[in-house]
Amino acid sequence: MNPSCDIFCAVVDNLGDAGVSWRLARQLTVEHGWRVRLWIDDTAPLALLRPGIDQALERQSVDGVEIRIWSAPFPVVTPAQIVIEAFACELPPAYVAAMAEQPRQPVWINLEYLSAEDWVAGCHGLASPHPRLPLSKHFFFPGFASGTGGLIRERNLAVPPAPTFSGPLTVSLFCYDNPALPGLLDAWAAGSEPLECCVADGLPRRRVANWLGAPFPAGALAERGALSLRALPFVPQANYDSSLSACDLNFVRGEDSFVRAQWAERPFVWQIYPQADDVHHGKLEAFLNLYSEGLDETTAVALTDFWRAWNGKGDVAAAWPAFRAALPALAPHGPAWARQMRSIGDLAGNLAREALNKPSRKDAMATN
Ligand code: TRH
Repeated sequence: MNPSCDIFCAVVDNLGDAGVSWRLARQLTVEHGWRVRLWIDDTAPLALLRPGIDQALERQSVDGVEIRIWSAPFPVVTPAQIVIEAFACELPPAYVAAMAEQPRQPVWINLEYLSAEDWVAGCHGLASPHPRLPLSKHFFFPGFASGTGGLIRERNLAVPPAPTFSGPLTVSLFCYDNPALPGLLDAWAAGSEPLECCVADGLPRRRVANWLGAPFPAGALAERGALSLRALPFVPQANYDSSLSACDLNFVRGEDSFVRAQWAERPFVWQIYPQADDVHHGKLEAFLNLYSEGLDETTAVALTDFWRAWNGKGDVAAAWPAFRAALPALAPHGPAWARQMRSIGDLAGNLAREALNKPSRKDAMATN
């Protein structure tokens, strides 16, 4: 019998929690044959990402994944053999108690947020015993280095064609409420090069509307100087993924679109999820350090300056000309980086292998 798996996802905000959990659920089902239930406390983002998911249904099956609304009180169910809590969400206490009562305790995995910091490989796979119950939780850290859990990547994902940089520069824009945005739009509009920018639905589109001083509904086109803007509707996740390799440069954010930009193998700019006490700046630097390896110094400096400015440290308009000039040098770096990332193995594959190799705590105690 194929392994059963419960994935728990509590949506904190935005789309990333649901986006990552959905990809993992589908991959474990489709590529590994696992019987997956995805428990999610808010189905609205899922329904946006995957048309066909009905946000109102308590229980449904899509792409082979059983999707359940995670609500209180939690129903009485037999826990799965492998239990994944996404992003340290807290499992229902009754479910944890039921896990401890299983004849063979489930493998319990805490899927952490993605980070490029160098402590990640050392913490990946560590176990934390439950204080009272015969259960251990294992930390699974996605990452960019061998020894980490790697990045989510579907098996059938095609390697995109190389960029051409012919015609106007095409850019996709997906970001948070970024104070640097108006300055960048000003610089693009005042520039000598035609630039076409596809603006993602939601916050980016609303902020561009503010900058335009005019309504900017999905489907609208606007021109200011050298800059043409197109307001996109919200597109399904699969279409979002493929749209990235149609652009010369992608602005992405958070966790999931950040990873997709890397598989699109185009130059990209990351707005990291802002955290309290500015801890995200350290995480941004950790990624920049890794990603800049192998770049010539001029290109590395242009990239670093622009990414820092986009994340609130520097002047984005001042940093743009050097970054623009570096794009042709950055272009071949995308495929090289993606090759390096593929060599770590994909996250779902690594997780499936590691989960099936873990003894349950009860078994481990019996052999000691
Ligand atoms: O939505 P996000 O800001 O999610 C964030 C991050 O995951 C962050 O790390 C986490 O702490 C926070 O959530 C709670 O950005 P992210 O991760 O890029 O997720 C966006 C998803 O939306 C991604 O799966 C791509 C998808 N998307 C579409 O499917 N269609 C679209 O039109 C757009 C713009 C995005």
